[in-house]
Amino acid sequence: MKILLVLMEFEFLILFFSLHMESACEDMNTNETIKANNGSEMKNSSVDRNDCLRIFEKYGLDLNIQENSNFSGCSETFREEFYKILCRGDYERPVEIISKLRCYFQHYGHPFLTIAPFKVEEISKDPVILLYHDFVFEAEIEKIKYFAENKMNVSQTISKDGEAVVSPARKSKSCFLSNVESKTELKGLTRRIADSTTLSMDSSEYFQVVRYENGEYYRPHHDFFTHPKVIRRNKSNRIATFLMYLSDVQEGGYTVFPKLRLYVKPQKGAGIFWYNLFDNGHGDLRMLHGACDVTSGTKWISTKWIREEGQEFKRPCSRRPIGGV
Ligand SMILES: O=C(O)CCC(=O)C(=O)O
Repeated sequence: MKILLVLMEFEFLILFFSLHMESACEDMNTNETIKANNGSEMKNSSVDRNDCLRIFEKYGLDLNIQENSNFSGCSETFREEFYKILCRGDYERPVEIISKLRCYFQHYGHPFLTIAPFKVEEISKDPVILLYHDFVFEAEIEKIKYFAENKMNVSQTISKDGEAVVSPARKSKSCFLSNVESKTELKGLTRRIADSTTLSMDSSEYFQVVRYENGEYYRPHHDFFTHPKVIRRNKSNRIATFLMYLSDVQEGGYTVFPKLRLYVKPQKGAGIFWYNLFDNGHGDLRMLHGACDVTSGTKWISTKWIREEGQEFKRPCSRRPIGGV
């Protein structure tokens, strides 16, 4: 009899736990609607209910967090918890995804690049994210840090009103290098970004340099402009990003793409490239990314934002609907 009671109690606990977990994940797929910058709406299907259940289960996430909120905040909690998992480098992507990724030497048949090709690692196929190993030379890294050293200020973000503001979403020091530093002193680096991406650098921004100290970060954001005032002020939008690591980081500081469930560990000299816009000009919301907290050491990066202007023949635009690739 006693054994029977224990068994019943055990079954009840399992039932309670699975119901609780299912409810906690109920709205993962249904409530996730994202507004695009042209006002149209996209469903985010990248996190479905079964994935949510599996990840909650696998990582033993605290389901009780939801108890007082009728489970309505499941997506939010899930996102926050999952972001932390990515920041710890504690997530393995499914084998169906990683088995399709390749590493290769990139040279486009260019005579110079044939003898010194770029070392490319595909991080994601769709959308394309490429990791370039040993891209920035040591001498260039020293130069960039030297130019930036006395110019660094508290980093800012763009507010809802389209103004640059200091915000808790971003903690670091940063600056833009000057025209001469970017175009003359770092001509070789700019040239290699043009060669590797096959995009024009004519309208690209000057190099931005960022330094994160212990505990500093940049919360998830998109690099493309959304505020009409900012788009007008900047003339054309940021079609692509080339982000370079100027240091290793002792602990933390990963670059995370939460919607794609991937993270990149900073590696001195490496660069990552991705498109921010679809070829129809709309922002690609999958490219949401952030910089995790640096938990030990200092992280240096430099970013080259590439603009739409001048890419008409390099990456012709299309009239495909949003999300069309
Ligand atoms: O520091 C990083 O890893 C990402 C930086 C970033 O997203 C940015 O500066 O826009």
